[in-house]
Amino acid sequence: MSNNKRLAEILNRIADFLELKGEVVYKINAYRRAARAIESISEDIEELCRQNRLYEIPGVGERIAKKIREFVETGTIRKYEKLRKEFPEELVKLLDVPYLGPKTLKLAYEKLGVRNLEDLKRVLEDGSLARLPGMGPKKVENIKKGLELYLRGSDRMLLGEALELVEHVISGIKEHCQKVAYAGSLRRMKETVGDIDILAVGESKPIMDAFTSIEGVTEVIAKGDTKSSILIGTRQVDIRVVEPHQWGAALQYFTGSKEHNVHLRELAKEKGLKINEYGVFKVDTGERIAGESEEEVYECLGLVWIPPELREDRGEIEAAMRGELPQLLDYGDIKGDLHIHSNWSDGGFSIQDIAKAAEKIGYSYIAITDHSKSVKIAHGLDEKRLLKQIEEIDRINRALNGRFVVLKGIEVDILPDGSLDLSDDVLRELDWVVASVHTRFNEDATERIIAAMENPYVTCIGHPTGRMLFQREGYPVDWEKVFEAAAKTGTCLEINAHQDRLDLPDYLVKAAKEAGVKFAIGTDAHHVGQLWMMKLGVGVARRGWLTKEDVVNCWDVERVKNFAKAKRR
Ligand code: DGT
Ligand code: CA
Ligand code: CA
Ligand code: ZN
Repeated sequence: MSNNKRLAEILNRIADFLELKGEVVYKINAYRRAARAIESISEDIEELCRQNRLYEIPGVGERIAKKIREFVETGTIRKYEKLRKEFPEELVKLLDVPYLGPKTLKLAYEKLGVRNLEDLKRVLEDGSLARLPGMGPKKVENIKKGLELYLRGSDRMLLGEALELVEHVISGIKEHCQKVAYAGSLRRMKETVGDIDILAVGESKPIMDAFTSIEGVTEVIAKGDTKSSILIGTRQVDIRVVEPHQWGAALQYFTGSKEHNVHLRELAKEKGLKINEYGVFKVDTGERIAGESEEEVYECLGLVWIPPELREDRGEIEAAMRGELPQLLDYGDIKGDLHIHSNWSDGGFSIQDIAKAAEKIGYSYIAITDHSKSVKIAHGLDEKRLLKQIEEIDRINRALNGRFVVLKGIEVDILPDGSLDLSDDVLRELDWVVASVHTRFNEDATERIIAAMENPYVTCIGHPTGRMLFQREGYPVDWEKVFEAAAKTGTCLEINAHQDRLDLPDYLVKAAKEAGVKFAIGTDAHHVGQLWMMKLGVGVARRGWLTKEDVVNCWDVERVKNFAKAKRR
């Protein structure tokens, strides 16, 4: 684990402990903010500390800087070690159960003696939690749901987490490999990943030795000539070493999905062929006819190569047979990011710094979309501050002189009655208006979303389902109605690329496209270190069968502006 990640974990834990102790909110938030910032910066914290540059990290004041120096020098923080001894370890883990806030946990701990997962299950089942003061039946229902999500979630990881982990593993073995790649659900860019599957070509012994001694290995489950498995933390990574002439067949087989492979095997059978991880064979003679590349495996079956993101047996094999696979947008096709928060609301960086970072990525524009006033914890903008921000962006754009464009935007809250949190008079001044639901997650949001789309200034609906992976299901929505209204009003739907959201989910993206809807991919970044998540959003878009035409941020900036304007005429 990197220094930054470890430090962020410790700071978050301190916040958890303080919350359990009932400390004042601002102290707790200071630790959380610093943890978030540290997790997302790309430079090593030790290096920053050595260069006396800790003050550059947003949210790090003198008090926390002192703790960071202590961490760099000693590998831990005394305050953390001290707090840790005050609570049972098992109890602290329960802080990660969705809907079970630290306040409730504290109460359950003190009044019912809840110390671990088993205890929590018990007090939920026997009704004693429900009898605690302030616990309505709805709250208990939510905690039950949260516990289910928690139990389900803990054996899978987020796509973003899996990508970071696989990079770490591959960088530890690649010098020994002639070829190395990851397969499985990760290569298909599925939103969550069970285990990581790696394939390699090369001399087996040095590869397996390097693999089983990678930094962070907590257990070697199996070590063999062709196959090994390790745990890093609680995450499993499998590797297989294959012969060069088997590479394509193995990559195809281990990329899956299982459903896609089952369907391919049926096709093969009809053609008198057999397909497995070693190659494609003629059934009658046993002759091997393909296997070195994935392309030739598909070709034997009369198909063009199918992009991994489509391999879910959702019609891609039939489309490939007809020669009608979509020309998917590519990871390099993105010209800008359309959902970013700055330090005007709850983001960590100034608009200039974000623009600089985005230009470095190779974008030609971004939209700054801070929160609106009703989102108070995020320090949302009211009309007056938004007008100020607009002036500031105009100034920045003049200085950029057309080399790069900052679009004036907002993430305006959709209020419970479907009206917006800011007046049309100020929305009119903006280039890009994202409207999002942030409240009442248990109520059907169909009418709210449709009402927002009927406003001529709303360009995009942000994180349309409201879900958070492993944490919260979205609000109920009648998607057919929403897709129809989006197409009719010319409002696009967001693919929120943040690793915790990936919202819209891929299957709804595909359905929306079929209803004629356009999409905008936005990272919802609060720090420049989160802009990389764009590729997760592109993965979702590809899994939803989208082309460059479907995704507005594959277009140039004039066309993006015109898309927003078209709705206002
Ligand atoms: P995960 O790890 O749960 O996110 O999902 P996958 O798709 O990575 O599944 P995993 O790791 O169990 O296996 C990797 C791939 O290997 C899978 O996508 C397809 C292939 N595979 C594994 N077991 C079978 C099987 O029994 N039959 C077939 N046809 N393919 C299999
Ligand atoms: Ca897997
Ligand atoms: Ca596996
Ligand atoms: Zn939002």
